[in-house]
Amino acid sequence: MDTPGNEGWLAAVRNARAELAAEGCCVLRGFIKPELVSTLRDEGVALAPHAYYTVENVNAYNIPLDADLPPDHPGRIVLRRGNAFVARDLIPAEALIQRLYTDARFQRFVADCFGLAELHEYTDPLAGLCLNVVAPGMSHPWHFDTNEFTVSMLTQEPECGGVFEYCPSIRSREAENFADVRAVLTGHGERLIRRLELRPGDLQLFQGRFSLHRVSPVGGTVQRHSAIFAYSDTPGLIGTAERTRQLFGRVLPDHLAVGEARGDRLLD
Ligand SMILES: O=C(O)CCC(=O)C(=O)O
Ligand SMILES: [Fe+2]
Repeated sequence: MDTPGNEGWLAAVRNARAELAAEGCCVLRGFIKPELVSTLRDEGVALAPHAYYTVENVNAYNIPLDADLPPDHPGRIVLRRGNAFVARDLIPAEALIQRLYTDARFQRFVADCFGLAELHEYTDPLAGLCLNVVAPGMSHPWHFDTNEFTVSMLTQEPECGGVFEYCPSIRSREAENFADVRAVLTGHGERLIRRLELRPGDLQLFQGRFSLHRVSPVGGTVQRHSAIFAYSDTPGLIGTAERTRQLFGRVLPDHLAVGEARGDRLLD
């Protein structure tokens, strides 16, 4: 990585900002040096057995399936979430993805690309950094992120399938655009879908709160692995006990304390 403020840094930031403004997504190809890409993969392969493997019925908005919604609301469409997360507390401090997540220069670069004055790691001991594992036959179905700023990196590519697909700015702060979301969820939204060809070690910056996205079903025999670096422009983020149990199969004292008067901001 370049030094903050030098020519290479500024050019990369300018480019990322332009792509984010146009597409809500930006890929920095070959962000990890070629000689480290196999380390990146091997570390992910060693971690993957520790993921919380479960299959959950969800909708694209991650709201309860029994919510009282109008008949044509796309939140009524039930999807099968088959990806599994390795939580942050299981990822060694010396692993490349943990070192990157906590690196001050990396955080400054991400903040500059997103145009943020401040960028904070999550306080949440499980959700701030995860390895997302999508096994053959599984997918990470269409959804919106709760967080506005998502940074991710493929660490192992599958043999086939497992493509990152997204619908740039399908909704905005002002408009949910349920008709288009419904079209995508029912298989009639091809015109709205973009696909990324990601390689291990590429860095992806993404605004997933407004762009519906998924990892399509993985084929072949090899798992798809990606590191998810979660940051926020406000400090103190921690998930609710309920959501944490769904994602990781367990909770820690920090999650149980949410809801008491701690002044923390909730993830969901
Ligand atoms: O694994 C990926 O590439 C995407 C993950 C994702 O969308 C998420 O964790 O919210
Ligand atoms: Fe997402």
